[in-house]
Amino acid sequence: MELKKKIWVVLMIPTMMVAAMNKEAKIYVAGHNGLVGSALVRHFEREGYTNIVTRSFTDLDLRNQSDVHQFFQQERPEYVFLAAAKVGGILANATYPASFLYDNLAIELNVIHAAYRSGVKKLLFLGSSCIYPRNCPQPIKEDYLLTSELEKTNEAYAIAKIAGLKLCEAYNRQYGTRFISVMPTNLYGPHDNFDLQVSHVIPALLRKFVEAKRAGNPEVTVWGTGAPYREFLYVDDLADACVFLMNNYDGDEIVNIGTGTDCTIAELASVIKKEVGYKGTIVFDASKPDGTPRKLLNVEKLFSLGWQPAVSLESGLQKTMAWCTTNAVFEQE
Ligand code: GFB
Repeated sequence: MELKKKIWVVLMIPTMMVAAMNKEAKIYVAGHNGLVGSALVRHFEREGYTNIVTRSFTDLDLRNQSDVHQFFQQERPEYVFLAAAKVGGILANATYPASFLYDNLAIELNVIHAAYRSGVKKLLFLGSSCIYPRNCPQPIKEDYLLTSELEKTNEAYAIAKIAGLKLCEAYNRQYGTRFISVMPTNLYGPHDNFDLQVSHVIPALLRKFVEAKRAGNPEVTVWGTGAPYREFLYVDDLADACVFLMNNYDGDEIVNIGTGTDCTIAELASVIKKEVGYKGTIVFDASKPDGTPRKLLNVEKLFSLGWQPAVSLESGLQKTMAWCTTNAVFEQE
């Protein structure tokens, strides 16, 4: 190789390579008791990471600015996974828009600013597929962000998540931080919320079918028309993708995380009915909102980086049901 070319290659390699976290790195998982945070902690334990920092809500309220700054100054984590958020299904989003906006904005502002001030090496921010416009072309590419109006049922949550990813972008531009943002599709798995009033569709339907089977009820009611499409990702796959991106991606652009396939809510209900072994009838309550008609993510960017999901919907549902049985989830009111 001629000398000029050799020098160019040597100079370029450090900026193209992403430094992976070592197993002793101090990693803060914000929101470790939730669906996503607990999956991240499971992942780190399985993979032999030895220095995971967590704080429960009672010990650190991430909405409290001075407490968050004090925590970061004391602990000085090297890496941060920002999985803490106020989340909920379609009804919770529509009922508590102020809480969804306030809590999520406060958490993002405090954690992202404290991470910058304490010199965190790299942060991964978890957004959501609901940041994209309600009626955008499918599958949804990352650059469809802010091209038209949002879905009304979860507008407050979406605005907060858009603010979070824009904060990461802005801090990178102004302060040279390395804060990346990922947009997961609809998630499910262990440690989900199974309360019918606030849950997402999968935990809600698992509970409804299991309880109807036990009680011998002839019908299970599914909200909406059954026509909307949703894409579902098992949360352990999400955790795997997040760690993969932390170790392999340094770009400023957001990255979608999904499976690349979706199904209708009616199809999902049939799959869950079969997995639970319920023999009754499914009825649809069209007085309840459908929400976004479809939000299938384009996952070309993620797949081209070298990541693919491993858990099918059926297998993920079985794992979730097994976790519910072990933890007596459906024995609790
Ligand atoms: O999972 P889900 O609440 O959230 O609802 P979104 C998905 C679809 O399932 C909607 C239908 O069309 C619901 O009408 N559905 C049917 C049910 N039966 C039920 C039920 O018993 N419970 C629930 N919850 N839904 C969320 C946003 O939207 O997506 C969040 O609200 C977040 O902000 C998340 O972004 C990823 O998919 O409609």
